[in-house]
Amino acid sequence: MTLMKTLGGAAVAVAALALPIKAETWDMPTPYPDATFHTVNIAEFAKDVEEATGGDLAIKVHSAGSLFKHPEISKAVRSGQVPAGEFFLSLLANDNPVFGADSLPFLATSYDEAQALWAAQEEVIKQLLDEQGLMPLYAVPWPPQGLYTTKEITSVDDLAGLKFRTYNATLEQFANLAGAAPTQVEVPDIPQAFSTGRVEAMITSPSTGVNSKAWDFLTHYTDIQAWIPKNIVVVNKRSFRRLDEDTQTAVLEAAEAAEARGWEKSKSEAEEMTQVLKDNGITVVEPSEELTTGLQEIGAQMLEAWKEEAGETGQQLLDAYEG
Ligand code: PCA
Repeated sequence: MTLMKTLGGAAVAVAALALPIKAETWDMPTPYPDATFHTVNIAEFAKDVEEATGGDLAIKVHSAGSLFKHPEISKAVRSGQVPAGEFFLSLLANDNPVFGADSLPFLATSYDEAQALWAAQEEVIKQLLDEQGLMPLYAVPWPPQGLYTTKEITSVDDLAGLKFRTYNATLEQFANLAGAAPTQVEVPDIPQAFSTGRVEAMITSPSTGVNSKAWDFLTHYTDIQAWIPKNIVVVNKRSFRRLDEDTQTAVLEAAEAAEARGWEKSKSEAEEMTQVLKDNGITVVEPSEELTTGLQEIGAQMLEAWKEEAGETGQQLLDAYEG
């Protein structure tokens, strides 16, 4: 026993000595639970970085808002409290409407369109983040957003008065225009918000529906495929510059791989997770024509308002997207 302890102690001492002096650990807050495909993807990104740098840079992921609450994550990276983080891109729409383009209803509803919109957004966003001391590493979309309710919905009128869970200002505006009553709720709090009656409807992806076990508290999923919003992973510029060149390259390469992997995973999740909703007894339906028309009218109204607000930069973005 004593001998084993001694040996164990020696092994630890040798391992500690073998660690390069420059080894560093980055704390990385993320908003969504571990089972979310975005979080799984980030864990893989972290592993890739650690492997590629031979342990020089380790990234410790703090999921589900455990280190910083979702609305605080971008500020925490900006101020250098943490070197990197993930958040829902359109949360920054208050800083500039361009950040919110991917949450506009019915602007980009297929993955091809989402890719084109990201291509149109990317440079502008890079520049805006740069001004905040941030550098984007990669962005990955959620599957198309659908409507979850506790009853059948065949028109916008059916949404009137419903207590509606929202995740950003754009969705709040959408809910208001539909006559619903919006309440902001973060993903980890969704099950409780439904079970306590704080909310009774939401728009989100099949992924978040499955991660939240939506079948425990609601019955209907209407596949409206209204928009394809993105998460973005960012790094504090100063923290990045402090890395040696090889480590910087390793981070950028891992990020590129994570972006490609994330888009593919999002596409396959869209189908697979819709099936999981069905398998668990949720009634999955296509929207009625009346509902589609009504929601598209709201979308058109919101796009007009966004254009006003986003001005010339917004118009350039739309031109690049549509051109
Ligand atoms: N899930 C996240 C963002 C979009 C999505 O599909 C949420 O519901 O907050």
